[in-house]
Amino acid sequence: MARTGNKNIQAKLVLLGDMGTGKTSLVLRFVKGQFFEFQESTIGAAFFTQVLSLNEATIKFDIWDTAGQERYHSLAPMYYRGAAAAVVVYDITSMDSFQRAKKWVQELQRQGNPNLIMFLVANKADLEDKRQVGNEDGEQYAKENGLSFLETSAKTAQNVNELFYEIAKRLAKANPARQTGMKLHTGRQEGGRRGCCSS
Ligand SMILES: Nc1nc2c(ncn2[C@@H]2O[C@H](COP(=O)(O)OP(=O)(O)OP(=O)(O)O)[C@@H](O)[C@H]2O)c(=O)[nH]1
Ligand SMILES: [Mg+2]
Repeated sequence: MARTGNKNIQAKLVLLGDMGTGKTSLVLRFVKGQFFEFQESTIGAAFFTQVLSLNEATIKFDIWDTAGQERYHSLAPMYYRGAAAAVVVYDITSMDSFQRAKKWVQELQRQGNPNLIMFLVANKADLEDKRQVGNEDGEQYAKENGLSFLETSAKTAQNVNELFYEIAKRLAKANPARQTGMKLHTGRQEGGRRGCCSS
């Protein structure tokens, strides 16, 4: 059966968050299925690609995994500029990293891309005994700020594929299939009658 509406979407995705929160580990879990207890701190940024196939679309992610160390902060705009999706990561065992995540969310919101798909990710969910940030704290902050929220573990792989799959689905939705032939206007007309040809 022919699949109508199948699209190829290339999307830039950026990961931001404090150092040591597990950004690189999340990407390596998603891209390579690997996890390292002693993952080296990222210098500058690292680039990865991964393709995710959905029924309705194939998404090619260009992933920029940024360095969380404060001295690299000024580089961040290069990586989030033009991004279709941003993943802001904190570590559930560090209240500081949660505060830092809020700063990243504010910085992204100031950039003013209304179409940016933004996820707040609470990583290291496997370290329940060391938890400092409650699930409901992350969830509530995300809700108040219009973000999506997930608790993950790069170590156990909890919610890692789900995170990227969810983003892929949003991207597919946001990029409607190219119309061939007649263009149909089915959208609601808002703001009352639109006058033609004025002035
Ligand atoms: N227990 C546990 N450890 C994790 C998890 N994710 C990452 N780690 C560990 O946390 C440390 C930091 O992980 P990274 O992935 O390097 O963190 P990062 O955010 O990329 O850090 P920077 O590159 O410095 O910004 C490493 O030792 C990882 O093994 C997780 O889900 N659970
Ligand atoms: Mg890293």
